[in-house]
Amino acid sequence: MGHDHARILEEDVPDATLQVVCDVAEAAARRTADRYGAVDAVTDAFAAIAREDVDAVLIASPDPTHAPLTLAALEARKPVLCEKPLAPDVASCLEVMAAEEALGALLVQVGFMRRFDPTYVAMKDAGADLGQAVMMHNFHRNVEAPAGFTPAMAITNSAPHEFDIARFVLDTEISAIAAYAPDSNVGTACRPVVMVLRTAAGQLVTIEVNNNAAYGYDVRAELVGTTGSANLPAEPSVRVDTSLKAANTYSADWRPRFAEAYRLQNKAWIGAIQSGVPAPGAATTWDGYCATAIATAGEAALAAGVMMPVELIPVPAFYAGQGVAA
Ligand code: ISE
Repeated sequence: MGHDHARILEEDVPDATLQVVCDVAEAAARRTADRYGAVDAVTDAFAAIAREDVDAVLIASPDPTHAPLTLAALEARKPVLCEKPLAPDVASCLEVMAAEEALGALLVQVGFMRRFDPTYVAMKDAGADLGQAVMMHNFHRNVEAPAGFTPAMAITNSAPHEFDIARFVLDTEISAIAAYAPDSNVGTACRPVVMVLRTAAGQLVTIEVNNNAAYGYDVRAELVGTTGSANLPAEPSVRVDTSLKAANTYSADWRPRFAEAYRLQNKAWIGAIQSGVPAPGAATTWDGYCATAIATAGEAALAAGVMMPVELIPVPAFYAGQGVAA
C-alpha cells in the first residue's frame, strides 16, 4: 500500500511532492523512492517524520505501528493520512484522540477510502429516495488470505472497512455485533466470518468477510429502505464471449477495485492540508476509534458466540462537528 500511495501522490496529486520514502527494508524504500522520484529513502520512520523537509505524513506500515507513528506526527504538528486501522486496540485510538484534541487541530485523516468511492457515495445519496433505511448487506471477499490469517483477523483487519462504510452510509453508530464462523472442519484454514450488527437507530447490518473466496476480489453492498433498495454495481469489466461462454473479470485485490477511491482520498487529503479545512466525509480519529471499538466487540462476539455491545465513549465535542453520527 505504501508503494501504491507513493504512485498515487506522484501521478495524481500534482500539489504534493513525494519527499521521503521510509521502509524497514532499505532496498524497498530505495526502489519506491527511485521509481516515484522521492528525494530520499530511509529506514527510521520517526526520524523521517521529524525532518524539516517533510510537511505531511502518509502511514501505510503494519497495523500496530499506525498509532505510534501518528502520535509522532502529531507531536511534530504535521498532518497525517493513516491507513486503516488507526490502531488494532481501543486504548491506542483513545491516545491518538487525546493528543489530537490537545493540539486543537484536526490533523489526522484515517484511510477509509471507500468514503470517496463514487458508487458508495451514490448509495449514500440514494438513501434519500428509499424511505427509512432498514438494513445494509455487505459482502467482502478476497481471493486468498495470507498465511496465518484467522477469522478474528478478518474482523480486525478486513471488516473495519465494512464497519466504517455502514456508519458512513447509514449515518449512525453501531451499538452491538454478533460474529460467527463455520466449524473448523468446514472450508479452508481461514474460514469466513458472518456478522450481524445493530445500529443505534435500530437498523440491522449484515457483513460477510471471506478472505479465501478464490474466484476474485468481490465487494458488494445493498442499502435497503422501506420503499426500495440501492446496490453497488458489479465491478466494471469487459465481458468476453468465447467458446459458448461469457466471462467478466474480477480484480485480484482491493487496489484496482478501489483505485479511484484511493486517488480521490489522497487528493482530498492534500487539498485539506492546503485549505486548512478537513475533507468533507473523510474519516477522522473518531471514526478510526469507532471502527476499532466495533472490531474489538466483534472479536469478543466471535469467541463467545453471542451478540456483544459496542462500548463507545461519548463523542467529544471536538469531533462532533465533523459529520459524526448523532
Ligand atoms: C486490506 O488490509 C484492505 O484494507 C483491503 O481494502 C481489504 O479488502 C482487505 O480485506 C484487507 O485485508
